[in-house]
Order: sequence, then C-alpha cells, then structure tokens
Amino acid sequence: MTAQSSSKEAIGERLAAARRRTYELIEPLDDEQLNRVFSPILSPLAWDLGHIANFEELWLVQTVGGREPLHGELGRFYDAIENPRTSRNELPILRDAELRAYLAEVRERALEVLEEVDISPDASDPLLREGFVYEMLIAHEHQHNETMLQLLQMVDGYGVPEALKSVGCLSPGQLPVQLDRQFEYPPVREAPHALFVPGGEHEIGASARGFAYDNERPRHTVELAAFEVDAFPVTNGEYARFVEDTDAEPPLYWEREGDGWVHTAMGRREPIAPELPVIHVSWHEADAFARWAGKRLPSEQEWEAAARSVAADGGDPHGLPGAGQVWEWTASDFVAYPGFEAFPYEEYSQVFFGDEYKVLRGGSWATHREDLRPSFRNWDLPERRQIFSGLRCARDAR
Ligand code: AVJ
Ligand code: FE
Repeated sequence: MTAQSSSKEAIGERLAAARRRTYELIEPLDDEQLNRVFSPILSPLAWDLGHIANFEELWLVQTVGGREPLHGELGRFYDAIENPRTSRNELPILRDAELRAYLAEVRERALEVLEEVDISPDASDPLLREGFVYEMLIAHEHQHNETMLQLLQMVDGYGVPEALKSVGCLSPGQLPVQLDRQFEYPPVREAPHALFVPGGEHEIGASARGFAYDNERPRHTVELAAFEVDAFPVTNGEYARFVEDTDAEPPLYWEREGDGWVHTAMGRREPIAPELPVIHVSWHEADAFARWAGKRLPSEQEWEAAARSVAADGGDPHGLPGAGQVWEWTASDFVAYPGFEAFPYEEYSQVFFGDEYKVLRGGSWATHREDLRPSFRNWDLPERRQIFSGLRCARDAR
C-alpha cells in the first residue's frame, strides 16, 4: 500500500468515526425532538445535521470533486452567516428521512472523490496538501457535535450515549450532571496552586505545518511580563461563594435549594459538585469573579504560553492541568494575528475579528480530544452562557 492510500484510509476511518459520534448523539431522539426549537440562541438539531452534510458537500464534493450539488440551492439555508440561529427553524431545510438520506449520499460522494485526489505533502492545491480540507471537515463535524450537546442540555431525559463515554470523547470531569462519578478526575487541589511563567519572549500560534485553523497562524513571538496562572479552573464551590458574597447571578442551569445549589441538565436535577470546574458562566461573570478573587483573567497569549511551558516541562502535551474540562474565558478580544491570511474561507474566522467577541481557550468535556491543542482559539459573545464556559484566574507575578 502506498503512503497516500494508507493516509486516505486513515482519513476515511476518521470521517466515519466522526459520523458515528454524530449519529450516537441523536440516536436517543425522535424526529420531533430533532426539529424542535429549544432556545432562540441554538439551532434545531436538524439544522446542525443538514449543515454538517452541506459543509461536507460544499468542500469535499463540490469544491474538491467539481460535482454539482445534490439539491440545487439548498446550501443557502445552511449558510451560518446568512441565517442567524433564531431564524433557522423557518427555513425549508431537510428533515426526517430526507435529511438522513442527504447525510448518507453526501458521504458516499465524498469518499468517491477522496479516491481521486492527491493529498500528498507536495500536492499543488493547499486545500488538499496533507489532507487539509479533510482535517477541516472532521474538525467541523466535531465542533457541531459540541454545539448539539449545548442544546441537548435542555432535552429532558436525554442520556449521554454510553459509547461516547467509552471512547473518551466525553471527559469525566464535567459530565453535565456528573452522570458518572466512577470516572477518573484530577482532584482539584492536589497540584501546586499556581504556575509561575517567566517573562520574556513566547511563541504563540500554530506552526506552518499540520492542521490548524487560519486564526491560529502565523506563529509569532510576543513579549510577556512574568505572571502566575492558577493550576486549575475555578470550581463550583469557589463560584458559589462568589455568588453568595456578591449577589451575582448564578451560572446558567443553577437554582437555589435550601442552603445549596442544584444544577439541572437533560432534565436531571442534582446538587452541584463543589470540586468540579464551574461551567456556563458568561465572560462578564468570569471577569467579575476574577476581580472578586483579587486576580484577573489571563490574556490568550498568557494562556498559551503557560500551556506550552507545562508541556515543555514534560507535562500534559495539551497544556495546563485541568484544561479540556471547560472552555476558559480569556481577557482577549478575538483579533487577527499579525500577518493573518484567511484560509480557506473568510467566514470561518475573519468576519468575527474585532472587539465584539472574546477568546476562550482549552476545550470542554464536549470537545473531541483530537481537537485539543495549545494554539486552538474559540470565541463567543461576552454575554453567552450556553457554551461550556468556565474560567481560570491569573495575576501578575509578585
Ligand atoms: C469556533 C465554535 C465559534 O460555532 O461559530 C462551526 C465553529 N465554525 N462552523 C461556531 C464553527 C463554522 C464556531 N466556533
Ligand atoms: Fe459550521
């Protein structure tokens, strides 16, 4: 077997694994639940599913394969920029059996095209070189799985499928209702309380090779003053003290019960676990917590520099202890790195650059483990709380 055919086989397997995960997520649901609007800021699941397939058709079948779309103008309705989440249920999107057939037909054609293309490291098309467009597709499906899990928090009686837990796609640390206490979870206060990161020059961003989104490039050097960053994200217990002390809004899905707090997700109401990272807080709330604690949010550069220094010291290559449980709000606006070039399309990152969106780093329990890397940048509006967002505090070194 040639190197290219074995890497094509690997891509085929990863595309299939991503699709299995998507189907597992919706397996417990009926068509009515797929079509229902649960929240004005989240799409019906049927839209996410059609969008996943349409994105695959657009890039792997139409752009790479030069084929005509299966359903003419349908793609318009799956354009995330053209169609805000509030309006997505009124669109003539595919539903039920037609939707399932579309997912399968697109996949069949995409695999046919994969057989034809050159994805070697010296392929002339940067979209195909080292399989970039396939990596993008896989990451895109994973990201929409996370969005779907945000909505699934609101679905009464939904149970996270067993299969997802066993493949490590769902991390134990932040199962929404602590579904499973038997999972390993790093105890919050075992490691040193804060990590010291020396001042000086730090490398930020993804290197030129390998898959990364355009917003992670180019790699560049920044000058940082010495700082300390907490060894773990802020916990529910700490956050509860802040809420009680300042009368701040509790996180989304929390309610008072007696002297304590309960959290409701997927229709299950459970006392909060004080040792787990707090989740579903807005940027404004995260920022207020950090100030209340006498600290501040790290900048995204500080977050990445700290993650890289942990990895350089032989720690978890993904970075900071406790990272990958909750997305961590940073102090930074989502802006382009110096020398940024949109690739392969402006609507992934470029149209969001500016001071409207704040950057989150790390990854949450719902993020596919393949997508965790120190350079990855997530972003959202500072008032948003339906995402799996928490925080970690930092401060200037003393
Ligand atoms: C990176 C999570 C902000 O959902 O808007 C999915 C990811 N981009 N499809 C988003 C994304 C295109 C994006 N976030
Ligand atoms: Fe998308």
